[in-house]
Amino acid sequence: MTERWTLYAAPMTCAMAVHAALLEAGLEPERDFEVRWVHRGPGRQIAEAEFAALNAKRRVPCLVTPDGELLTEIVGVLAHLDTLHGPPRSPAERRRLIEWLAFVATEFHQAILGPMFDPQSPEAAKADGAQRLLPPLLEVVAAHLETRDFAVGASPSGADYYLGWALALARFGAREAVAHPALLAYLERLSAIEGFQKAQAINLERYRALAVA
Ligand SMILES: N[C@@H](CCC(=O)N[C@@H](CS)C(=O)NCC(=O)O)C(=O)O
Repeated sequence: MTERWTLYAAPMTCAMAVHAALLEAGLEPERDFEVRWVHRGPGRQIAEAEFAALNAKRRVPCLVTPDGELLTEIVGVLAHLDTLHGPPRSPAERRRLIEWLAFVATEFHQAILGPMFDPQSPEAAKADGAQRLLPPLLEVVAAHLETRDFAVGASPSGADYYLGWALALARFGAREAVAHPALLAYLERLSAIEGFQKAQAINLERYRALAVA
């Protein structure tokens, strides 16, 4: 039995969204949760033996609850943290939260960002993602954010931390595509959220340290 949450993460991966959600829930690093950083190898399968023994899927994020339960799959992890620490939500709002999480996971993350940042992915797949698949998704998100500050409800949620991570990464890989003023304003809004800002800064620092190592 552990007494705190353990987040397994790799720098600048989607685990950053879970890191932000833990911080925004008011959980104190080290006291309430710890982050264990794992090394990504080639092939999009984390090879560390200890991690592989814990999580056969060999993907981050994975989150171990204070009761020792292993949670994988970012949609479920963020939805669970929202249930525990988010604002009270109507059934309709909860449906929208899951809808946004699933949209980011399937359409942005796995369909576009996965290949875009996988060194083994064919160049044609990366270009197809950036040029054909990404623009219509960005139009949907920009239209949604024209009239609201956050993906769901009146305050930031896991859907925003995940969407913000995806947009920031898409901007890194295809800067000119992520130029709609509503998207840039949204990224600005997110970078003013303390937990998101802190998670991003920690992840960037770790990522840069690995890059020069
Ligand atoms: N199905 C998992 C996939 C998560 C995923 O794709 N994680 C990536 C990082 S963003 C990963 O762990 N990749 C292993 C690697 O690149 O070595 C989920 O939705 O949580």
